Amino acid sequence: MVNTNIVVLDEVLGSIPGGSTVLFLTEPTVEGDPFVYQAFYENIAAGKEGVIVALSKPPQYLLREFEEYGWSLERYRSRVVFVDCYSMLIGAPSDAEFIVKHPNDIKEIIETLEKALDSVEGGILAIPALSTLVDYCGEQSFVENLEKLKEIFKKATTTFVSFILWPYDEKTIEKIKDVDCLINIKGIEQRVVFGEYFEVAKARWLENIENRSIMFKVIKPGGVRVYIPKIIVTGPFHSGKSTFIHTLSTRAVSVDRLGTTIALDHGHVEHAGVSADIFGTPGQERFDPLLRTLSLNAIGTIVMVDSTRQDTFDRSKAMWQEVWKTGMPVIFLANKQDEPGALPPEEIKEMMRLPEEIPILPCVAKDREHVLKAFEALVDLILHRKEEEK
Ligand SMILES: Nc1nc2c(ncn2[C@@H]2O[C@H](COP(=O)(O)OP(=O)(O)O)[C@@H](O)[C@H]2O)c(=O)[nH]1
Ligand SMILES: [Mg+2]
Repeated sequence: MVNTNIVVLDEVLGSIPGGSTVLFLTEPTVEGDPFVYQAFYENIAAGKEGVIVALSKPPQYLLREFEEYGWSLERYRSRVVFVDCYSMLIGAPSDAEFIVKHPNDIKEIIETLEKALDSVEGGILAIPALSTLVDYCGEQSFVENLEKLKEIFKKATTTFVSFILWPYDEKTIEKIKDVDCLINIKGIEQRVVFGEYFEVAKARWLENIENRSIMFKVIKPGGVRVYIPKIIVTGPFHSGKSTFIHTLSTRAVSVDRLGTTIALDHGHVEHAGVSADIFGTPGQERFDPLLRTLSLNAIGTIVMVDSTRQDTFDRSKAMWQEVWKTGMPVIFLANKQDEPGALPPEEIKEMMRLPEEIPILPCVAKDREHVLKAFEALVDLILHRKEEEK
């Protein structure tokens, strides 16, 4: 079974049928190559053989780049065959299994690629930055040979390709897009690119495709992660917000005094293919006017409840209502469950008269296992909420 090994994307695509070409089509300001690297590496690590084409950099640079993501291709070197289309351009020596002498000759590239695929009897084919080839051999020659190239792709179990949308002829782009599976990767532009997202435009083996745009971030080491830019953690003073954020975060900063009066927590978490930024709100009522502002652009909310302090339950609920927006996923955490006087989550839910559909989970904010479970539950709500609710 072949997957991309990218969270959510695999869920949409399911298992990729044999002989398919998956194209990551990217705008020039965003990154598509890491998608190809990740899909290639994970399949190789899982035991498959593969061919990787070095077009825009020599094989040893590619290896080093994989290394930066934490992926040691070197370890599986015996299962990986390189087609080097770069070294001869600059007259550099190459120890690749297959070397293209004239990278501006697309026919030679196609022939070499075919031999390379035969040598591994199919396997996974990865071509990061296929657009480089257009620059090497010219747009016309590229277009003329594209069908032949796509035929060769079918020899592979699965082909993963990235292509940067430089201003090529529209017809060229149409031909490029004519593959089994197309994933657009775009930037969200707001003066500077402030986010990147991908969306599956088509997959021949699926009848209909959910119309979803998924934000992502590329991190080193790590690779492509689904990105949630803002989760807020709210709740009364002393309910355990700071503790929760610190336990959850791979890095956390507490700004104890911002200006003179306010304490804010910020954390960042990398977990289960997801990368998220977490923001704590202050708990004291005098900061309530800030709650709305702090929750702007928030994508999910965690509301802390101190299970030992029945007198603060109303306050937890009021804070949730302060930050609430239609459709924003939320979970309540009945914290401090390790304390002798803690009330069980279901009882708290009843006392708070929370709507039935809102989940409340038991929590011990110092306990990483609890905290990760809560995070996973919220992420699940965020990633699976219906498009029309956004
Ligand atoms: N026993 C227990 N103590 C907790 C738990 N979570 C937080 N605390 C403690 O409760 C106090 C307040 O926690 P803090 O995270 O600062 O609350 P915040 O004001 O909401 O940020 C601290 O002394 C924490 O150590 C928990 O799950 N169990
Ligand atoms: Mg705090």
